[in-house]
Amino acid sequence: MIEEGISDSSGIEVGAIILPELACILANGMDASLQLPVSDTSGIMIDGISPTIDIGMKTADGQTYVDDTWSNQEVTVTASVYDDSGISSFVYSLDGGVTWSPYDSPIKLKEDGSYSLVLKAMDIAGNETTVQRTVKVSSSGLKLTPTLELADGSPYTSGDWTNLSVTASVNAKTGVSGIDQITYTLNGGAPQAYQNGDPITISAEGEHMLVFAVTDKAGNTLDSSIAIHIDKSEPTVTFGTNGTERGSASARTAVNVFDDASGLDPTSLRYSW
Ligand SMILES: [Ca+2]
Repeated sequence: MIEEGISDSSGIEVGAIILPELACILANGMDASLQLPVSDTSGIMIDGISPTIDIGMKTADGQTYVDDTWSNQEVTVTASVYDDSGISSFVYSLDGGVTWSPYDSPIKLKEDGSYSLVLKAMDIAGNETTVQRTVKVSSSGLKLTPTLELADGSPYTSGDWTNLSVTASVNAKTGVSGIDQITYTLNGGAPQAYQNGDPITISAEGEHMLVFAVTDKAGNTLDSSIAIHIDKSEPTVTFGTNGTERGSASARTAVNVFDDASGLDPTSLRYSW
């Protein structure tokens, strides 16, 4: 039984103590501690229960963020802590516990990266609770770099007419999340699986549209359209007189020049008599 106790910020000051059976005082130099059997601790609060931490995670569009998945949006982590005896500290770390900050408002994670989030609460009795989450944000870094080459090895520019086959390839890069898939479609057909750098050769005449698309693991997408114009047929030239077949002092001829794909280059037209 403890009597005449008053409490202040430095603890409990006790005027007189009648020690129950099994209680003892341990003295070591200037320090002394009192050990009581558990059945005689009336008046002393015992808290053996660690704090409870609740965590909510949402993406910027209001959807629930699932732990350890890639997001292409900002993730907000809201935490609350509860303990019967009271909380003495509530801190969080974004680097797996290397550095800590007090938790006093929701944690907003916007920069690309993989965060090892740890929240740690301690109650007044010294019990500790930690919870861990992994938050992965990837909202940038997608890049598609096409390479276009003519059959003779010279570079080809999207949209130009050529009389040679064209080989196209693309190099796709993503930010921190990595590539989920790359596809291409030719002339509006079904998307085909594509591996970085694979050459695709177009040799048929006509105006082709080749579209490469990359998706990263966070759901970001990027595409790149390439127009390939191939004309391997020469123009046709027809002409004939349009006068009569009688002798005449002068004659005229009608000339028709035709090309069914790339069209004629007017500056290339020449004639001689
Ligand atoms: Ca507690």
